[in-house]
Amino acid sequence: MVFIRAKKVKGHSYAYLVRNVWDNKNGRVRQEIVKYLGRSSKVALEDIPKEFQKDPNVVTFIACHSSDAEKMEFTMKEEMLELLIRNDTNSLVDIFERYSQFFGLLKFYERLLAPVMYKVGELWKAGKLDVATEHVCSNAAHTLVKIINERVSRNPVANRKALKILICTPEGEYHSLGCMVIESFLRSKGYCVSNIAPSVPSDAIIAFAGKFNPDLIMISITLDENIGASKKLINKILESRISAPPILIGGIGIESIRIKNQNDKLKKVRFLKGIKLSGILPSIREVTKNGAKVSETIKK
Ligand code: B12
Repeated sequence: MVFIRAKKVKGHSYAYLVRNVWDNKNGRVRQEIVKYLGRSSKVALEDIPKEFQKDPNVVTFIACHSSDAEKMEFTMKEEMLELLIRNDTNSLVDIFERYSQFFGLLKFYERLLAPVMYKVGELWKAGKLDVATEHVCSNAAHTLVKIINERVSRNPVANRKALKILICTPEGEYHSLGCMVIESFLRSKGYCVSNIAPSVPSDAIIAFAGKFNPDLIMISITLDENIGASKKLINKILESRISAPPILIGGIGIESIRIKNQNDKLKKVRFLKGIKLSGILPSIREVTKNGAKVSETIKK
C-alpha cells in the first residue's frame, strides 16, 4: 500500500508518493519516497506509476486535491463495474465510504452508481454482458444501497415536521434501484419515506396510501411501456379518497412522453422529465409549498 503525502512549502502544497518499509536497523516502519509528484493540485493519474493507480489512497488523494477529479471518477466507475460483476459488496461499500466522505451521498449516487448501472444496461444490450451477470450486478447494487440505507436510517436527521413521501412503481415495473436510491437520499435529508416498489397493483398502492397518509407520492417509471399503467394509477389515485397529495412522476421511462397543457384535475401531477437525484429536492419543495407539511391544508 502507498500513500500520498502533501508538504507545504511557502504556502504551496507539494505531493510525494510514499510507501511504508520496515527498517530492520531501527526496528520500526519508515516512509520511503517512491516518487515526487509536484504541486498537489496538479497531480494526475498519469503521474502515478501504473501499479499504484488503483490504490484507494491514491484515488482518494486525487479526488480531493486535484483538478483531475473527472479522471478519478472514471477510474472509480471502472472499479465499481468490476466489483458489481464480481458481487464484491465489501469493496463496493469501501468505494462508497472513500468517495462519499469527500463528495457526499448525492454525488455518489448521481456520479458513480447510476452511470455504472446505465453502463451495465448498455453492455447487456450490446450482448457484452450476459443476462445472469446483469442480474448479479443489479443484485449487488441493491445490496449496496440497502447497506447505505441502513446506515442512513441509523443516523436520522431529527425532523418532527418531516414530509411523508410514498415512493412506488406501477404494476409491471420491476426496476426498483432508482426508488431505493431516492429513498436513501430523502431519508438522509430527514424525510419520512415509505418505498413500496417494485410493481404494486394500483388498488394496493391506494390502500397503502390511505393508511400511510403521504404528503407526496412519487412514481418511478423505467420502461416506457409502463406509462399507460402509470396514467391509470394516477387516475385511480385522483378518483380515490386519498386524492389530495401532489404526485411526481419521473425515471428514464418518461423521457419519450410529450407533456401537454395539464387540465385542472392534473394540477397536482408533475411529470419530471430528465430530473436526476439533485433535481428532486427543488421539485418536492415546489409542489409542497417550500417543503411545508401540506397534508392538513390539502385535506381541508
Ligand atoms: C438492473 C436492470 C434490470 C433489473 C431490475 C432489477 C430491480 N429489482 O431493479 C432486471 C434484470 C430485473 C431488469 C429487467 C428488465 N429490463 Co432492465 N435494466 C436494468 C438496468 C441495467 C439498471 C437500472 C438501474 O438500476 N438504474 C440505476 C438507477 C439508480 O437509475 P434510475 O432507475 O434511472 O433512477 C434515477 C433517475 O431516473 C431518477 N428517477 C427514477 N425514478 C424517479 C421518479 C421521480 C418522481 C423522479 C423525480 C426521478 C426519478 O432518479 C433515480 C436516481 O438517480 C437498466 C439500464 C438503465 N439504463 O437504466 C436496464 C433497462 C432499464 N432494462 C431494460 C429492459 C429492456 C428490461 C427488460 C424488458 C428485459 C427483458 N427482456 O426481460 C426487463 C423488464 C422488467 C420489468 N418488467 O420491469 C432496458 C429498457 C429499455 C427501454 N427504454 O424500455 C434498459 C434501459 C437496458 C437497455 N439498455 O436496454 N432490468
